[in-house]
Amino acid sequence: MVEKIILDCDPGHDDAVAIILAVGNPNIDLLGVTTVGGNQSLEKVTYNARAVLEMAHATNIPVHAGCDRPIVQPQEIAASIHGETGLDGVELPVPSRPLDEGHAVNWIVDTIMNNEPGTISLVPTGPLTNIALAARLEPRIVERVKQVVLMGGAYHGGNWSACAEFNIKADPEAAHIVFNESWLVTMVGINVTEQALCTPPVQQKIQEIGTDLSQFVSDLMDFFRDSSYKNDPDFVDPPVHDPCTVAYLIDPTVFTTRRCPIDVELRGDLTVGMTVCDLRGLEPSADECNKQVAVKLDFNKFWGLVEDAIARIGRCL
Ligand SMILES: [Ca+2]
Repeated sequence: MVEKIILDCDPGHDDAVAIILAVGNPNIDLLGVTTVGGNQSLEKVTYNARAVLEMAHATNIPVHAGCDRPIVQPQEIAASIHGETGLDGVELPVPSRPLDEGHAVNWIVDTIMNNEPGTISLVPTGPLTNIALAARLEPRIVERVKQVVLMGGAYHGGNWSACAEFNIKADPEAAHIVFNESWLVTMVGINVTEQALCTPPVQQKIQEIGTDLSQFVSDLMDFFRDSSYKNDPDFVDPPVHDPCTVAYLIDPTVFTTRRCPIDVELRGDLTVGMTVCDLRGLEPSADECNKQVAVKLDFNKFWGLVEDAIARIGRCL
């Protein structure tokens, strides 16, 4: 079955791989890419999204720029992880398709309202600003969206503070809205995405595909490895967070998930942006709880999907 998705992102090295996986997998119908200020400024991440689509020979996919800052918090970017451009380490092609007109939030609402209910999944891999505002602008989308599969949060620990992950901490109020709506949300947080390490054997397999795109991904991984995680003994290899969301939609068996109530801390001096997952007791039924968290990754299945997508795009040339 083909999954229709809207990818809402802030490329970002791992967002770029998420775009490539969505373009290259035959079971994903990427309706459009929307962008949000996050890893870098809105202007930079929007250019990057268009350039990655150009690189993936997917100039038929529309790109709509969204919110340039969080709803309440001052903007934080992740230049320390992704560099000055947001995609440092590669030469980007100049996008041939002009940026599409219309704000991302309006485009998300219109696309969901103009499609059959229950057919479109939202896949946010940046701060949740656009998704939250879309739900506020047109509350009927909440019933019509098939599911939200987001990269963000943690059920323990954090990467942008002791207990908060970057995408959630960047716009906690937006995340609070998204987690408190009635739609099905699958949280693919860092406890699972940090299992998606681009190890040297994985990177070698990607490189051996032998296309411009495979070299592009390999160069992204070189920067990601050297820049962001070189001083962290936990990460000799970079965790490639964002494509985990797309992989879940292609094949949910890539992950083990656990249903649990999830909420977002807004007021704690030390804990703002924490995704509080109540994992006590027995797992609630699907009727009782429509939030779930991914807890385990099938490493080989995951990278198999990424390698396959890169290879398929190559063969389309
Ligand atoms: Ca991202």
